[in-house]
Amino acid sequence: MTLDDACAVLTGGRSGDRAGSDIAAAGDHDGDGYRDLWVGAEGYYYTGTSGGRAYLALGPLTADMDLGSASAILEGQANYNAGRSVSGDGDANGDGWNDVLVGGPGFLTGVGWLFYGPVSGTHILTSDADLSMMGTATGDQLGTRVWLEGDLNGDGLADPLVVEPSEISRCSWPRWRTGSTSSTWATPTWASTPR
Ligand SMILES: [Ca+2]
Ligand SMILES: [Ca+2]
Ligand SMILES: [Ca+2]
Repeated sequence: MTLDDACAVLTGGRSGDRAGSDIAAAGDHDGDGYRDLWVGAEGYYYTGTSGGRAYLALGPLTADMDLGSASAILEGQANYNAGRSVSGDGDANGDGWNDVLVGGPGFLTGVGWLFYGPVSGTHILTSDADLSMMGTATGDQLGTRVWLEGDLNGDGLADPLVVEPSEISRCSWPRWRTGSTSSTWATPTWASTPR
């Protein structure tokens, strides 16, 4: 068999974890020359609820893999649905390493968590993220979709974009913020406002 014939099956860690709820290019997250992959698993078990996870699968992917042994695991807690969305092919803080943005629409207002790369090992989203983007009201479901793949304002930094589908009488409201090196971002100043 040659590499051209190789395929790989990435298997989630538990029944019902919904591995593949989102997938996203990671670029070359660890700098070894191979492109890597983020996999969301929004149903991953946490004490009887859907805590959710995001997994980093390092390339080259040439054999089956248990995502429980992934290079990096970003883990949600009670009802976060973390990993409903994930995006990782952008550099938000300009250090040359790709970062990762994980959406958890089930946690209170919903959250987008940004980690500066390179990320390895297991981390709890709420306590370990470099930046946390909160919605405005419980149930807003911020983070239903996330995007970190481009520079929206031309400053050279990738800009985290999160979607909040239930805000303002369920008017869909994608919001974004310019790339930032700030270590705290509990109350972001959003670059778009609802009509
Ligand atoms: Ca790589
Ligand atoms: Ca970076
Ligand atoms: Ca930017």
